[in-house]
Parts: sequence; structure tokens; C-alpha cells
Amino acid sequence: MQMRKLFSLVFAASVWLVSPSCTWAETYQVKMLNRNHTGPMPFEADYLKLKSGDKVQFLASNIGHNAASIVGMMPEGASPFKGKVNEEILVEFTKKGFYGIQCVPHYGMGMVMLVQVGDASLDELVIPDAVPDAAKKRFQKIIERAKAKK
Ligand SMILES: [Cu+2]
Repeated sequence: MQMRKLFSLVFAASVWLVSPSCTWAETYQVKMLNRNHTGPMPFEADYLKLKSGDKVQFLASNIGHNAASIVGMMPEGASPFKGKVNEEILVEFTKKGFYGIQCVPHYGMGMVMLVQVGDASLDELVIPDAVPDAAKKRFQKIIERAKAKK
């Protein structure tokens, strides 16, 4: 009887350890700024690697910014989102792949960031032609930096 009880306890503990529900989703904060060390109009951080189910809280740290998804830069089936200017929003990322995120007022000035969910290779990331040049440049910088870290 004692032994059986012990066994069931050990069994329950091992199920809990391997169950995916015990890897807690995390929430990251990203500041929307007028300037930082990377230049004008940045998201800080401008690159995040997440697990499915993690969330990002976009903070209206300086005025005049928002966070919105970019058409053509999301995994299939992911829902687009668009925060209002000066609004703090919380976005949950579930679908695996790459998400380009823009500040709508400063998209043309290159105010973008990259979110990666899961382990896809950065080489698979395609930046659509419709993305403005300054934003393309910032994406390239973000990608180079992310690759150099590996
Ligand atoms: Cu902005």
C-alpha cells in the first residue's frame, strides 16, 4: 500500500515535469521611443525570440507611437493587430514564425521590430517588397545582429 502510494506520487510528479503546460508563458515589455543608441524611432528591444503563448506588452514610453502588425510579415493564420497611437497594448503570439511589427506614423522612417516565435531559421525570413526602404534597412540590421548572436 505504501509502495503503491509512493509510486503514484512519483508518477504524478513525472507527468507534471514533462507536461508542456508547466512551461509558463512569459510577458516581455517593449518600449516605443523617439530615440535610443540604435538611432531615431526605435522599438526597444527591436528583436525578440518567443515561445508560443508568450506575450509582448508595447509601452507608450514616448508619445506619438503605436504597434501594429505588417501585412505579409506574419505566419499563416496569425491574427493582425493594431494599437492606437499612445496606447499600451498586450499582444499574445501563438503561431510559430516571424512577425514584422511597425509603428504606423513612423513606418516610412524605419520604425519596425521583429518577433520570432519558435526556432525557424532567420534565413527563411522574407521581407515583402512593399516594406519601405528605411524599414527594410532596419530589418536587415536586426537580422544581422540576431545572426551574430548565435
Ligand atoms: Cu513611432
